[in-house]
Amino acid sequence: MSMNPYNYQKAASNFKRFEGNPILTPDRWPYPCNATFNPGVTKFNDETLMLVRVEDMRGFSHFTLARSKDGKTNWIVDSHPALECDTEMEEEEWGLEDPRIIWLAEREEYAINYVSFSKDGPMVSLAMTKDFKHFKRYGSMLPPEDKDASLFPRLINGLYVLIHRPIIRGEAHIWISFSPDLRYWGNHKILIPVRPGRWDCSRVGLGPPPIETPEGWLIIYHGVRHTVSGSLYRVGLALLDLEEPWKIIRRCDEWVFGPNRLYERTGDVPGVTFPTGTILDKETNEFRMYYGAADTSVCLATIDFDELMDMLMRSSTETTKDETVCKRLFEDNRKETEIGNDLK
Ligand code: BMA
Repeated sequence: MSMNPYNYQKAASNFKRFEGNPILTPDRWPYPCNATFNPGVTKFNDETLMLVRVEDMRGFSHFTLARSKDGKTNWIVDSHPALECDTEMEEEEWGLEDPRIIWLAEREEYAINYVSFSKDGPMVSLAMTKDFKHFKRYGSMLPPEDKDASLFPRLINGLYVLIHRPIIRGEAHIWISFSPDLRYWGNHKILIPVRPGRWDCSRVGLGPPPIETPEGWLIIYHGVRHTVSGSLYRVGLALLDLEEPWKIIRRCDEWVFGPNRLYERTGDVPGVTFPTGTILDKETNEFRMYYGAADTSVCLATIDFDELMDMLMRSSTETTKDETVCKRLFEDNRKETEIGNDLK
């Protein structure tokens, strides 16, 4: 009998790529551009709406809206950008990248977390909208170098919670931070570290916004391994405690999705699958994961949601990490703070 407890599951095969991939490409864009990828995604007015990152021929990015009735076909792309760099804001000088869209039910508006590229490095920024026509910017949230940020869709124990990925001492782990008002952030903690030796050993970063499930917050993240011929960007899963989200309950051993099609292996950055948005069809239980392929196009992969959760439970080991510092913050906050009222 083998002494190795690893059971050679093939978790990576469970996602099904949409046969019409890639669903959006630069050559189908209404105006000249180099690449269309890494979209923020949400349901809006019964349609699937995407804020697509579009890279222009200077190498700077902006966001343009694309919409579809079924989230798969007949995409209508706006002829003008929805959100471009604001030249008044220094932190946006080199463009906007990789948006994540979060519906904040308590505020009845959508938050957009994105990378604002300043001369001093990438930062995570916040904008709010109710209609995807008017956007209110709140500026950068944390100092550079930081990317891959998303708010949780609701307050947790009276605090806003943010996942993001700063680079500290050259290390790229996923962090969690807390705020009473969306302006001042503290209690920064490493949440999901890179795992030496494994497929996610070089960098990790949050993919789409956290998804609330009865079992916990589902986290889809990208894990990177640097190789002699470039970096491989694959996709992993983790589960966080619902009320104490600094606790990782589970983390998949294996990646569940990775580059292996031509459109994922060729492009501006070969070997990249970079999910940034999801939609769950509650009627059919179909879970749709939208991702950038090779920093060039937008693609779609689907899976039955129960199957996805099953995959997470099967291919992960249970972990419990109790961060007493975070716990103390939550308790203090409950006693002392009036939350969320000063950002109007
Ligand atoms: C990350 C981000 C993404 C990009 C990925 C792969 O650092 O810049 O926009 O898709 O690298 O190049």
